[in-house]
Amino acid sequence: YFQSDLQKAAGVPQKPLDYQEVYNAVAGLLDNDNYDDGSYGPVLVRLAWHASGTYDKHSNTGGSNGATMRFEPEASHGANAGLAVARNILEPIKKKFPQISYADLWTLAGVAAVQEMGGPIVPWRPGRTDATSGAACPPEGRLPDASQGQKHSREIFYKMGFNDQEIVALVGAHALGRCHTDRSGYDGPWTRAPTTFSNDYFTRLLEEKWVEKKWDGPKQFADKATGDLMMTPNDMSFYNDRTFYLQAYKYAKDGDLFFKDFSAAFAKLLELGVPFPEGSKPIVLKPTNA
Ligand code: ZEM
Repeated sequence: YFQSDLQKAAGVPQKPLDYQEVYNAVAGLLDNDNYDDGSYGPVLVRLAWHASGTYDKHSNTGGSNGATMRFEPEASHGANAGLAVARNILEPIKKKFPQISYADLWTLAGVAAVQEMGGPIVPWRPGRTDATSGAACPPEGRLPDASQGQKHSREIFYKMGFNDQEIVALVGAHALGRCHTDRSGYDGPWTRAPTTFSNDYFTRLLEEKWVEKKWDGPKQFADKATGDLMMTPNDMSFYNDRTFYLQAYKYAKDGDLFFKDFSAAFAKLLELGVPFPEGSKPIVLKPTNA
């Protein structure tokens, strides 16, 4: 017998998983010239967000624990269209590091994507476990709807336990990635550097002139100068709501403040509702270019 098999059989804990190795493996699969803007980073951030943003503080249900999006009905919730791409690219990493739970892997991958695309360090904590069926899937409708405005955003994010400042910090993630007509129905990126984490979502929102796009698709806005950038009606509510606007203005002026606040809010998002073991502490995973 292998000593490790005997130990496993006897319930002796195995060598702890080195999460930095998992991080490095995720970092290694981000770049792909044939996908979108050249990186899987944005869709991995969206996976971590949608896995976590289903949390409801009143019932203490939903959230990243369980990785319930693997199961129906959550896998087919409209808001999650396209996220199979993100789940599938992580499969080889799950095979290489079978000890990590899907729930930890998805949230760690979101952190890796943010950091590798030049974003802030996001302290991350392991300890999530995986559900074994869809019984714990949250009901549909807990994630925000881009066709709606500030009242809706507040309802959705307050039920997760966030305040207005945190909501604005979080939506700054729209510096990354793009909308896809075959996923959400919307089309295009928010910024000109969608694989670089920055405060550009706020600078574009405040500095461009936004006009309604003339097309057959859902109502969205285009920058008047080039028509290349987009905002959904929900994005525009961060301009039109006075409290949201004042916070967005701060982040447009002060990228360091945005990085600091995004890190705190994103770390909080990924931990919502997770029953971490007592005394567990967040760890810092190092960027591969550091
Ligand atoms: Zn998003 N998001 N989001 N978001 N999001 C999309 C894409 C991305 C909203 C929303 O409707 C949409 C947060 C908040 C909110 C990312 C991160 C985060 C898309 C496009 C839509 C429609 C999906 C598609 O077609 O592929 C709304 C209404 C939000 C409420 C405020 C928060 C919070 C995020 C992270 C912290 C990211 C990275 C993307 C880009 C995904 C990609 O594949 O490029």
